[in-house]
Amino acid sequence: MIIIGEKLNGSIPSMGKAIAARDEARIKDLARKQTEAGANFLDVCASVTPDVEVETLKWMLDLVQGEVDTPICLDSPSPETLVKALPLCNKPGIINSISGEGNKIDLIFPLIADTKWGCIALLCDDRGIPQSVEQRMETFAMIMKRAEEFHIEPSRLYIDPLVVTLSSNESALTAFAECTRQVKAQYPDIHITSGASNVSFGLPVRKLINMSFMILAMGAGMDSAIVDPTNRDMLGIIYAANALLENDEYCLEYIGAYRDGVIGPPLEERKK
Ligand code: THG
Repeated sequence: MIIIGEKLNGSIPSMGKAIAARDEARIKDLARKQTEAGANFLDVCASVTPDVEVETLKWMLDLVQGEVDTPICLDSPSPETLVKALPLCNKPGIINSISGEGNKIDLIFPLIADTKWGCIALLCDDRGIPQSVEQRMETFAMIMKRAEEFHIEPSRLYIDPLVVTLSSNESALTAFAECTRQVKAQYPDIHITSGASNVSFGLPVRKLINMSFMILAMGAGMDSAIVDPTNRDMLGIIYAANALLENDEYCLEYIGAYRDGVIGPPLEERKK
């Protein structure tokens, strides 16, 4: 599994406050903790008004990259911001995100065409959040046509079929899983990613829904996730599912994650 650490996101209230207060220690601490927990990329999202977004991202990126070598997953709703922030990264990471909306592809694909950057592509377009598998797969076909034009290999793309809310849409997981299977059948080297937590809005004990989503989506072929890597329960079921899906010979990664304290019972209990 390719783990994208979600914590450096200004839309999380505590992180929004830390960004507003220019709390350098908090940013550095979360960069380090997520890296130590095994994050392969660190999502960095300022979630501030467009007029100060690039300068805020620059401040965050300098702190994160001064603390750890983990590549960045650059997260902004604005393609113009992504274009300006990409040169601030020390090494290739992942652009989060493009979609079929507006001019996103036209701005981002030429920029990353001849680089090692990856790119998350959401399966939505100007029609908004798609409800059906068919609508998402139409967007997918369009994105792949454009990717081919720019010679962007499937292995650099992370398709996000979009997670909707289960309490208002009973096919939230089943439609996601069907898209995942169809995308993987067409392009075995492509990655599938998502942030799982949208699925559980409005429901009690959200973590049960989030973790069940994760396992079922992995069963359908999802091989990346935007999660909190310091969440030991979530990481535990990810390592367990990975082994059960034949992606972890002799369970070595599962055992290693337990040994390193990344998964398992709460740390206090282990010390007893
Ligand atoms: N797809 C793509 N990008 C995305 C999302 C997606 N970026 C933003 C978002 N969705 C994913 N990021 C977050 C970040 C934080 C939280 C949820 C989604 C969040 N975190 C809790 C907190 O920090 O309090 C902790 C959760 C936990 O402990 O497990 O709510 O879907 N392409």
